[in-house]
Amino acid sequence: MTTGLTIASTIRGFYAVLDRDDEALARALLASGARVLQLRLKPERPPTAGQLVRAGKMARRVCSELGAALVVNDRIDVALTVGADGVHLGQTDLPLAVARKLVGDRLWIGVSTHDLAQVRAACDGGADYLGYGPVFATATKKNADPVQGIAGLRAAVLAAGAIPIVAIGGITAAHAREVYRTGAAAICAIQAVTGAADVTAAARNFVDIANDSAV
Ligand code: 3NM
Repeated sequence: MTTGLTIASTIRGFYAVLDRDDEALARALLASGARVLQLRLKPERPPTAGQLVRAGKMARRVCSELGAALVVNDRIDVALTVGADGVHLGQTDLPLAVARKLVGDRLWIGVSTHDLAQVRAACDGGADYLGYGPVFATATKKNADPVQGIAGLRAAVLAAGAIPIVAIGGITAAHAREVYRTGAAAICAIQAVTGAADVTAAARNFVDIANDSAV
């Protein structure tokens, strides 16, 4: 937590994902008003540690300049090396308890969850925020877990209580309103934004809908 940002001010609205080492894309994503950027280079072409550190340093510089938090997917070592604010762990990454022991409060820890048992375990284990999904079918993540739907997401938000949830998986602007209405703190949409002709406009649309949907 090097930049003094808070989870509550960061995990809200649109949660941006940088899926390639591309400074222009990082800037375009954050120009939307998104307050967090996760570095998640495409797993289909596994990056070397060196490539990840290079991309992480670029993302750190851009996030610091634009006042956004940086989260690194999977890799605690890279997150610590580049001075990220957080690390995001999947269910097959280092277990939360082990990760917490390693990093203490130097990093926020986000955990991907795909059912209510995982939500409860991550909350009990002290996760700072959760990802929950896939809410809808997604082609971006290979071997994704079963689709949870809006009802599943709502149940996860209830189970998580005060721990913010990032809804993920197959979400487009057309779904955004009903997703935010579940009480999810943020939406992460990769294909609907990174695949758009105007990345900033696509991301800003989520930010605007989140602001409109705020209760
Ligand atoms: N995690 P898109 S779904 C990275 O269910 C990821 O935890 C998921 O991409 C999960 O917005 C997913 O293009 C892919 O569907 C999200």
